[in-house]
Amino acid sequence: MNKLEMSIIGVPMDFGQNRRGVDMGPSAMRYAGAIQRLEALGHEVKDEGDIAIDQTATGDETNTKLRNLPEVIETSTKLADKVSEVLSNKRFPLVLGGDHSIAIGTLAGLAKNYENLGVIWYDAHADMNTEETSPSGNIHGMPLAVSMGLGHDKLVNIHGYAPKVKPENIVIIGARSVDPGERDLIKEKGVKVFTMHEIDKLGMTEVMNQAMWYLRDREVDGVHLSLDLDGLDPLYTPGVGTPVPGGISYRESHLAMEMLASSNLITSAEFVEVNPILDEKNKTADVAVALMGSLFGESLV
Ligand code: EXY
Ligand code: MN
Ligand code: MN
Ligand code: MN
Repeated sequence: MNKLEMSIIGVPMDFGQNRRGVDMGPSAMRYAGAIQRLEALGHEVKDEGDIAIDQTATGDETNTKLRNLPEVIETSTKLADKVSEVLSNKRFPLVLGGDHSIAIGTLAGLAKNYENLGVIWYDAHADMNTEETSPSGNIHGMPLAVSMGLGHDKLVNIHGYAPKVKPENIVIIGARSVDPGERDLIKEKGVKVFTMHEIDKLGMTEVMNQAMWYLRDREVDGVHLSLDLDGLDPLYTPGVGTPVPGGISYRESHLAMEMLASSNLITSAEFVEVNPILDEKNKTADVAVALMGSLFGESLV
C-alpha cells in the first residue's frame, strides 16, 4: 500500500436524522485513535479539524419532508469546499461523520475533480430516497439520490453542478433495508447492489472481486468509499442511529477493507453514522478505526 498524505475532516453533523449524538462521531473516532493508527502505518496525517456547525441550532422543524434542510445545505456546502481544497493540495480526503447526509457534501467536493468517479456504498440502506419517497423526511436517507441528481434542487446543486455520480458507477454493499421508492429507482437506474443475500450466497471475497471488476470495467478514474457503520451487524456496531439486524460481520468487513487496500482503487473515504450516545462504550468508533487500519494497509504489513 502506498504511503498517503491524508487529510482528516470531521463533520459533527446530526441534522440529517433525528437521533442526537451522531454529531459526536468525529470526536469518538479521534478518541478511538484514528490519527495514531494511520500514522503507525507510515501515512502522513493532517487533522484539518471540524466543519463548523452551529450546535445550538435546533434545526428547521417546519419541513417534515426535508428535515433541517437549511442546516444540511449549509454543512454540505462547507464540506464540499473543504474536500475540494484537500484534493487541490493533492492530499487524500478522509471524512469522519456525522450522519450520512454529509456524503452530499463529500461527493460534491470530489466529483468535479474526476471524469468518472466510482462510489462504493457500504451500508444496510440504499440512502436513495427523495422527498417524495422518504418515509421519514430524514436527509441521511437521501444522499445517493441527491448525488445522482434527484431531489431538492438546492441539495442536488451543491457546489454549483449536478449530477455528481452516474448511477452505473455506484456499487451498494450490505443492503438489507430498502424502501419501495428506492427499489424502483435502483431498477430504473441500474444501480449495482450486493444485498446481504448475495453476501451470504457468494461470500465477501467474491462480492468484493465482482464489485471491483465492475468498477474497473466502468473505467472509473477514482473510487470513493462511503462506509456507514450500520452496514455491519449491530452486534459489532451498536452505536448507530438506524441499526438493522442480519448485517455484515466484523471479519467480513476487515476482509473487504483488506481487498480494497490491495486494489489501490480507493481515492477517498468517509466513515459515518457513529453515534457514541447509542454505543456500548466507544465500540462502534473502535470498529471504525480498526477498519480504517485495514483499509489503509494494516493487514498487509
Ligand atoms: N430508508 C430510511 C429513510 O430514508 O428514512 C432509513 C434511512 C437510514 C439512512 C442511514 C444512513 O443510512
Ligand atoms: Mn447537534
Ligand atoms: Mn447510510
Ligand atoms: Mn445506513
